[in-house]
Amino acid sequence: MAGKLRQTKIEALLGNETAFRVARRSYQPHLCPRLAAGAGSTRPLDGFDLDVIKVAREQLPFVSKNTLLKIIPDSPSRQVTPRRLGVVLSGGPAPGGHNVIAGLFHAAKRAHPDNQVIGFLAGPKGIVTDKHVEITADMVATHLNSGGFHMLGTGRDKIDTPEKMKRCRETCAVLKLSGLVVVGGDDSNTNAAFLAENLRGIGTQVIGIPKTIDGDLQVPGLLQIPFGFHSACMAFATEVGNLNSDCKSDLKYWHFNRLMGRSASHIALEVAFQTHPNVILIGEEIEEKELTIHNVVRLIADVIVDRAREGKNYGTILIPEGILEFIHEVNVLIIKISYIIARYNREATEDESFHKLSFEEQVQLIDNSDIWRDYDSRVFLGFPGLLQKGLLLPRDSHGNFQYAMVNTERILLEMVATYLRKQKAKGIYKGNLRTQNHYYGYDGRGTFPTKFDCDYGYNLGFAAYSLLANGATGYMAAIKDLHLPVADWQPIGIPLAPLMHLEERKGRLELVIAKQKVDLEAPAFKLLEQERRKWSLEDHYRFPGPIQFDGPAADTKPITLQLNSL
Ligand code: FBP
Repeated sequence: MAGKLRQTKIEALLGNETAFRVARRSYQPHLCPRLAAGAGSTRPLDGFDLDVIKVAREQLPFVSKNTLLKIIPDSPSRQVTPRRLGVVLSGGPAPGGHNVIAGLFHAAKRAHPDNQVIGFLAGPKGIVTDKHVEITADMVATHLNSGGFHMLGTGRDKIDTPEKMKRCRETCAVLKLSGLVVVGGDDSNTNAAFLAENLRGIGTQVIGIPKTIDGDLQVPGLLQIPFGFHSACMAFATEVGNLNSDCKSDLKYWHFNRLMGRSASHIALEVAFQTHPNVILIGEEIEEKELTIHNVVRLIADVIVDRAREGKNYGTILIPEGILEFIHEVNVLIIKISYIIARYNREATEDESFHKLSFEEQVQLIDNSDIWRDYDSRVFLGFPGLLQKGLLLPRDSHGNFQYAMVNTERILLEMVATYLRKQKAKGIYKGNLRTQNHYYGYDGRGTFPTKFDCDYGYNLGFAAYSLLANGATGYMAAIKDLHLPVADWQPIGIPLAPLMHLEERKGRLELVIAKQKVDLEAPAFKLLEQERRKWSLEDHYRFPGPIQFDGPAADTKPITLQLNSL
């Protein structure tokens, strides 16, 4: 008996279930009243101008005709024939994605017990290759309120050839899908728009869901923030707050923190409000002020010098991962090199591709290109080796530069250290620079969702179902008025076509959903401008602590969202 007890204890200690996860599952996400009564019906939502550019009208003639919709409660009409729906998680993981699936599943089962939800595995290529599982009530219950995308896995494949599109059509036709829900960021919702256009012939409606920790999928007045942003920011803010606490205690380190967010600096801005660091870089501001990389180095170094004068040889610095895109001379090289790589790879075999070449061969090839000027070479050679290598890294399947693979915090740290050595020799800098560098990214993408993201994801799943049940296709499900309590949230359908613009990808102009950058005129940035001098000199640190699920600290929302809605 004692042996059995011991064995049970060992199994419990070594099992992969945690008390935390079990407790977290018991949270029942709140549903807004407009979705609580059933699929409801859709009506036009007036008061917003959404224009579609000519290229989008040409490439997406059918979905371009969509207009803005609101979902309103209605007496439920009985669904007679069961529906089969598909769902795919796409791009980088974001906390709250499992709740989107839970919402979709619960809404579907509520409408008809025989409705089915099919989950495609490992992202869009799961549709192309028809790899799927049927989602069960058990799977939903196990993953409810948990982070990551591991229920189905995810991927970054672009459905960008007629062959891939044909295979998607076949998969959806064979599975008799009446609807497909694509959970993703700008690129994934671009996929959704093209899928909607191409699948209408076989009766599969397509709805996108706004996801990305980067926070850059926004539609002014309609979609304030995608799901996942709040949780990731809170996870990063926990860490930066802890570093504030440590550096103010041992008084000896400058912490250079790079924060994920491929392009826009929304994450850095939010984490700044959460933690009040000594230096905060915002890419969009750097671009507007036309700062060079040396200006940026100076900007950091000046605060270090000022604080050293007051005997403070410590502090925290926030560096958005996408900052390189906003430094003009770096971005020009990124664009030119992306073009050269894409052009070279189009003609090369897999074995000869650009990334099979040595660093010296790559530089040579770039040097020989007709779009590369002497001036570009001088700029390139003036960069530290780490940055030179970073600029040549492979682009992703959508042709995007992979900022996550470049150690921007190390590059800036080394440049700042070099500059300060010179300032010290001149007697201007009297401090002692000791540094630590950190990268926060993948950890925040996998964190447990905040209560806000649990509710948000769940409502999005229900909204997607309502749009499908009401015949919509080529829309993104969204929740308007997120700054208000859940009881006042408004589910809507935003047409995808007006969100699209032309962008250079793999050396060509492509129709994609536009990313929204930090608005330098909005209240949040204006308030940062007002506060940051105080934060840089005084130790005005803020310690947000870990994400909470109960008690008053559980009911938080992004500070930027709240400031911008004032
Ligand atoms: P999504 O836009 O797909 O949500 O992904 C965003 C992101 O997390 C960026 O912040 C980051 O730069 C990038 O993904 C990293 O990509 P990868 O997972 O391919 O390394």
